[in-house]
Amino acid sequence: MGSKKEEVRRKHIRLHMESTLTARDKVGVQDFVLLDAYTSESAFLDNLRKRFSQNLIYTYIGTLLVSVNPYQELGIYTLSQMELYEKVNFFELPPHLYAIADNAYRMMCSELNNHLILISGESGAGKTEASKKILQYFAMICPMTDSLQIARDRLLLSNPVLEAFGNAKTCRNDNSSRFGKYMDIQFDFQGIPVGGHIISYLIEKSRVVYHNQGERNFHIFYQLLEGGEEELLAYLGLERDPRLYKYLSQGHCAKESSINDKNDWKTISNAFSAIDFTERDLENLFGIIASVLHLGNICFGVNHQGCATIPVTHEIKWIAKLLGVPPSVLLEALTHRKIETQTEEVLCPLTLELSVFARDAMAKAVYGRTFTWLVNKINSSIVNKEFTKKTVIGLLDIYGFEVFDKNGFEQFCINYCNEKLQQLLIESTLKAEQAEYEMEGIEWEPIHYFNNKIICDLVEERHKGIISILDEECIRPGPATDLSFLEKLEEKVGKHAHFRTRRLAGPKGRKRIGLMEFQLFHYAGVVTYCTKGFLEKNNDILYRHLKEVLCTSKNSILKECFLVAELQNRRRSPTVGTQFKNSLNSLLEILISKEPSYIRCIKPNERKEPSRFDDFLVRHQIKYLGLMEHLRVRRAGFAYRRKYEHFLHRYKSLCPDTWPHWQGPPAEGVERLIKYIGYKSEDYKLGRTKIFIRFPRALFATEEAFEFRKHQLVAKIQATYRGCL
Ligand code: AD9
Ligand code: MG
Repeated sequence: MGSKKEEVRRKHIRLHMESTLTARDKVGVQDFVLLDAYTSESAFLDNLRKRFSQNLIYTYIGTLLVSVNPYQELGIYTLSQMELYEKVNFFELPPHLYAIADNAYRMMCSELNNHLILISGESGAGKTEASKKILQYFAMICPMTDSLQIARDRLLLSNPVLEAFGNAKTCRNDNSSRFGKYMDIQFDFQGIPVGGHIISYLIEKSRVVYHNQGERNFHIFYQLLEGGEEELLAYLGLERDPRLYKYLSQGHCAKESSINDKNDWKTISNAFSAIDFTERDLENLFGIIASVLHLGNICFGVNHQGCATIPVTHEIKWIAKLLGVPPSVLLEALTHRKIETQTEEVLCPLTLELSVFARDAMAKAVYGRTFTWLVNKINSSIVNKEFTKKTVIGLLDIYGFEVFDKNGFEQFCINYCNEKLQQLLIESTLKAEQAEYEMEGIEWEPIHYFNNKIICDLVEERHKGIISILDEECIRPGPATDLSFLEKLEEKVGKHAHFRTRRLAGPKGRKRIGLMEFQLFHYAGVVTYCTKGFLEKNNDILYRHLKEVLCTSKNSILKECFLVAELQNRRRSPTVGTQFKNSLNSLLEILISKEPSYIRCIKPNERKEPSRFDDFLVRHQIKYLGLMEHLRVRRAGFAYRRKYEHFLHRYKSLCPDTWPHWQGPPAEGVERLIKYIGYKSEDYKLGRTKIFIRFPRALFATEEAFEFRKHQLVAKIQATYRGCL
């Protein structure tokens, strides 16, 4: 270990052990487990605030990391910081993302199992930033060969590209993830990162055609217009000013000072070439992006029969050119619907409203499927098929819990997803921890916590949950509407403790639930959803006529996205809600199969300002993130646990009775070993299959003794070897 590193480490240990109140008063404790008043929420909040005011944004609860978004660059993600955390035991240095990343990495290397870093928190709390920093850590710190540098660069560069197409400015976050992302970083047996794989979840397609005041469409549109070369824009028939495009200017902040679209364009242009995109790919890709903008600017008219008309304008010509379809065919598909009778197909003109609907549906479908194509393309560039024996570290960065003034189907899906992740967290920490103590026969005072399974069931239960009720309304014959859906909800789940539709007759001025609204009592707070658009978004209909046109497109990306086989399949595809539910359940299976580490992100204020710590807002997050319960479990419990076999295998060299081999049962070997190295009885408990260690300090001492012994043994072997020569 380098001397600087050693010095920082020693200093940190001194600080850590420091019991004087002065030091604590100033910087707080680095692990909430060390708080004297550990059951008090106010003490928790004080500690977090104290640390935040000193720019110490990370604090542990045992092995879980709590992070508060600083909204400023703190200089804590430098290469030297990365090197500092490399191969250093957890808790030996101040809390950091890198410690979590390093710990997961080293555990993966030593135990050859798959790990997962689960980052959660509400929108704007810092999940995406954390996941990028962890990826950078692996890229910089892990051993590397020349031939694998390309894989590493691609892994890193896939990020800005996906963010350009999948992130947008919302009222809560200037770079809000509008899709969920799960990424596996694949390592070979030597711990070298050899590739990766990404799974994306439900991109918020509706943003392509509509966004609220103060928000923007996906970054890529603005980046292309601001940064794209003159020839490229001319080739695409685009003007530079984003305010000229209807799909880009509804939020009245197309030009946003906090976002540098021009620079971001440069970054993604470089990234594209690194991740194997050919000129032709880019031509087709931006052809699609441009045609979405042209679609948004189509002007509709109405003929004397009240049907929609579209003149053959500039926009239609450009869309036809860029997508490689005849303009007349496109026009017809945008203004007519094909109805199939038993003997023939009849063209039925659309009303203005339906024609606008068809146009928007086309824009959403084209963008949504292109996004999926992009993820697949990136995957084919970052996956490494050569290494069959791989272990992975999974990184989950998904849209955070969000509440706006108006919440629709998208927020319903996003918040349901967060409910599921909270459930996983409860299952794998609070519940699993207590179940494990019970199974191992360790005495334990049970801790009560709120289990949000009841809310997950309310949303997803088969035949009874909100998604099923919505699906039923979507497929039932007859005039189903967003209002009839609400009435069905009232009838079927109206009495549920976490659901409400009834308009309040409460005191004056109290917020009432509107005619089309229902409320869900989420684990993170009450959210009022407006059912307007639920049916349409869940159905996600793209008229067959438009699909047929897109299937004939000469644009090679669209050709891959719209296959003729889809037209031949007459079966109804699952609704968006059901698809999302299924994909979330598969995601949970992926997550459950891995050894998890947790990062809980907290947003300190709503104004995106540095050094502002809003007690009320933070306290609310502490509450709903279940941090107090987590602390109580950790405090009463054991920081570390290891199977007897693993513990013995690692440390057997420290005791003459167990070295070099222990012939008896591993539990007895461990008992002999810890007695020999002097564990105090309050430091540990012995379960049926595992040893439980209460404080990290005991394990550190053992680890240090092991490192020392290892060096002794290596030196001895080397001396013997030299003697033989
Ligand atoms: V959302 O659910 O995708 O809407 P996130 O992902 O939780 O949300 P994000 O990581 O995008 O939030 O962070 C929001 C902004 O906070 C970033 O754009 C940065 O400006 C700022 N941020 C977050 N984390 C850090 C950090 N560690 N250091 C400095 C940060 N700034
Ligand atoms: Mg994000």
